[in-house]
Amino acid sequence: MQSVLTTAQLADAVGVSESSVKRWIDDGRIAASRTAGGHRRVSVEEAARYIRAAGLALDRPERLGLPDLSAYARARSADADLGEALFDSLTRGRTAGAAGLLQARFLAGASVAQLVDGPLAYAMTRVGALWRSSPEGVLTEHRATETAIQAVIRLRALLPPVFDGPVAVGGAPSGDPYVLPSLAAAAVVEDEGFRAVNLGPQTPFDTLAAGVTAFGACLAWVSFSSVEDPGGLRRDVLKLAKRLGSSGAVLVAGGARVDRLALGREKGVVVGDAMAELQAVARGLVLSGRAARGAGEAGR
Ligand code: B12
Repeated sequence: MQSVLTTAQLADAVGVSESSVKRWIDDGRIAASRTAGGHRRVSVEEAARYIRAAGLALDRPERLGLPDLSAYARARSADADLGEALFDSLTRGRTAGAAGLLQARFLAGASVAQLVDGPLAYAMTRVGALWRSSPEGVLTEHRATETAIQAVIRLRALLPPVFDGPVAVGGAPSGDPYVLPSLAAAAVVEDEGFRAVNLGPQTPFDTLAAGVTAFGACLAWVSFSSVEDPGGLRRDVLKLAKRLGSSGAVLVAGGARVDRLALGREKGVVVGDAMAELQAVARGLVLSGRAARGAGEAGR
């Protein structure tokens, strides 16, 4: 991926004159750097931010230098059904098609949470049903999951880097091998301006709590997709919530199997069915001023 754009490239991408782009920069609407020779340069993440904020349509997406987006734009013009289009790319193992689709919708204004709760969850649900209908279903499922993981990683590359924002730490519990839900949760909080530390699948709660302390996180997420011992896990989650609460961090629990823990209105745990709820908690922490900046180097 190209990391900086010239004013001509950005102008071509959104179908305006180069002088308009220069004016947006000089007005302070777009952050830019200057080359030694004084030419304006815009990072791809900043271009993406402005395109979304100003609601600009992409005229020549290939000029943004994002290979996945270019491949996607060449292959199709408009998808009536995003979830079906994503399912198609995932089951064919087409990472560029899947990543480009997510990037195109993100640039058109969709939030990461909307993309995960919408087309991604739809496509993965369909992927999960394949084993019933065909003997190759499991093969397709494994490849599609890896393709989806790569696509979400490439979508994260479009999010502006956060150097001193609040930190969120999360993962899936011990015994839970699922990669994609926690990875998607990390992208959702990054979209809200957090530095995300995704500890991934099979993360003991002690490790998660240690991560919250080490990085000074004000938000933690746990995604439950596999729950063998609901009673034990429920006790452990409530203990974790208490521990995090005393360090001032909010715990959000979600995932396809979180209902098995029967968490009601327990103190210290926010339970969410969808990524929209994680997004809302993250946003609320920022708006209320409770989103403290983290300690040390949290990544990104
Ligand atoms: C990929 C996958 C696997 C992979 C995971 C690989 C990997 N490296 O990640 C592997 C191969 C390991 C696997 C194994 C199994 N799987 Co599986 N798997 C799936 C599949 C296809 C996709 C899961 C996924 O990533 N979804 C994408 C994420 C983004 O969506 P989501 O998990 O639904 O989460 C949504 C919400 O819950 C929420 N959310 C998620 N996390 C969080 C966190 C927070 C904080 C919040 C607020 C919200 C939130 O946001 C998401 C979008 O709305 C699902 C199908 C499905 N319906 O999802 C089956 C599925 C979950 N698996 C299933 C089964 C049966 C199994 C196996 C038992 C198969 C077997 N016989 O071995 C094993 C069990 C493994 C185990 N230990 O639990 C069933 C579960 C049925 C049930 N009722 O329990 C499903 C539903 C498929 C099916 N239709 O039969 N699986």
